[in-house]
Amino acid sequence: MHSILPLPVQPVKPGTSTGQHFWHSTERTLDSYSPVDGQLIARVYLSTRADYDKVIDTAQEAFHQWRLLPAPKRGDIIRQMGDQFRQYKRELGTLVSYEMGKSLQEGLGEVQEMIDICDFALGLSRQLYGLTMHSERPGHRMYEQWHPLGVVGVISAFNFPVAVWSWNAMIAWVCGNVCVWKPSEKTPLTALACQQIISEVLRNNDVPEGVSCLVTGGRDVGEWLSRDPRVALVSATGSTRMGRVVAANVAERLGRSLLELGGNNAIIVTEHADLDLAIPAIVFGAVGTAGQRCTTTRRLIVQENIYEEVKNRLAKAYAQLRIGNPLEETIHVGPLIDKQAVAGYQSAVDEIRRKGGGFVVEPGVLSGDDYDSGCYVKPCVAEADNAWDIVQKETFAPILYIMKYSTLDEAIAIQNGVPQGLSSAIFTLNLREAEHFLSVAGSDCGIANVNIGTSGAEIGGAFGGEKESGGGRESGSDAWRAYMRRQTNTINYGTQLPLAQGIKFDL
Ligand code: UN1
Repeated sequence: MHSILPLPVQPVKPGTSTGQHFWHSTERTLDSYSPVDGQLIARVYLSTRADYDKVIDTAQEAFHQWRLLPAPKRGDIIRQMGDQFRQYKRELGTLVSYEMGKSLQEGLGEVQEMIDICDFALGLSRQLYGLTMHSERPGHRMYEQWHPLGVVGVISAFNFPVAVWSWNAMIAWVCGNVCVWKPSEKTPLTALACQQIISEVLRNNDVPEGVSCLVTGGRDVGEWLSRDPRVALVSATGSTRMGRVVAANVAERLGRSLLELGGNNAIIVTEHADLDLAIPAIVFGAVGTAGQRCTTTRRLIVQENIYEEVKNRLAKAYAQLRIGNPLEETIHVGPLIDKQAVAGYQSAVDEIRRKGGGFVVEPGVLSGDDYDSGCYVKPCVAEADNAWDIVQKETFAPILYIMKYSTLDEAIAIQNGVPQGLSSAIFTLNLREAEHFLSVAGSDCGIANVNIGTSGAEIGGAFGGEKESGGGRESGSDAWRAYMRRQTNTINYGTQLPLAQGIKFDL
């Protein structure tokens, strides 16, 4: 396979927003290899602690100016960023696909999510509403307003290397914050590309240096952000293991964190399901992004009377999957991110076999010319028991566990019977079943869908999950509140000083 992108393999530099200040006080670099063909595609300078401190200082300074710009003006700058992303959709989507390995369709979809969130943020810029309250005291007025927090740290994962940053950054910016982004060390080039794409807008609008910053590195940089009292909010997307560390570090200094962690998402298929809808939704949910979305469908809970039929139809559908170079338009499934992820897939497969789980669709690591990066695996389906340790865990790979149920309450208990609580779905045309699944006695997840799969959420809703999925909400609805501080204001426009609760204090 050939790299289709003429990318120079020379170090590119992290730093602040407009390209005027790029700091790197070390020659140490981070190498980005494409899982598509195993090629080295970029070298990015690593941020040292000294670089990091300069970035945070600059960001703090920028905040003092940026917060004074009226929110609708900030919204207009974000609109211009959206226009840039529209212009570069093909290039950026292709780079996402090449650096991360997701199919081109999904790479383009990821950039579309960025465009959508820019549009959302623009609208939001005129809707950062607070409430007004009736005061119990005569001649008094009470209301609340929302102010920005300051520096927002964004730690993003490799699987959505650009969209998840944009959910955070666009909302944080419109609220008046400045952002310091630590992208995944597995996908630094797409992050640099985003900085580059927006830099023209930042320059054209005389945005202060430091509103959009990038720091590169691994766990140590995440640790700097989470322990730094200058960083008001740390929004982190990644594994539950990472989330626990970030949450503890931020909590220790009583800072704020917003966590978007692992999922173990299930689809319930009832006797009343339209299988023509269910089967493609299950397959897309399980194999899209090669099973590396936090919303990936990992468990399938099927009513016993239709279990054999679902199994057979799934096997047929999986047989049609085209696995290969994700940049080719007809490919459904690209590679896993790296060989370490392949090892994780293999060890899960071994564990399933040890437990005696049968495969409805056989697993395997692909080899040969088209797969010489060593990162391509076969999406598989295994019959499994929900109680198995391996089923209780999130394995970031296209492995779907299938299990039987007899009553809907049993299915819901299985669906909720994992430590994670991100996304869930039911396929049924029966109103009672659907509403029961959505009721308080139903799914315990942050996302619960009817007749659509677990992945592919739109940006307009609040995105996030419960339990070990972290509890945070990003993107649409009123998720913006997490990026602001609420201030309650009481104003006395009268000539008396009555005290609340009827307290008398006469001098
Ligand atoms: C993620 O996997 O971290 O709902 C985010 C979805 C996408 C976002 C996934 N819109 O699948």
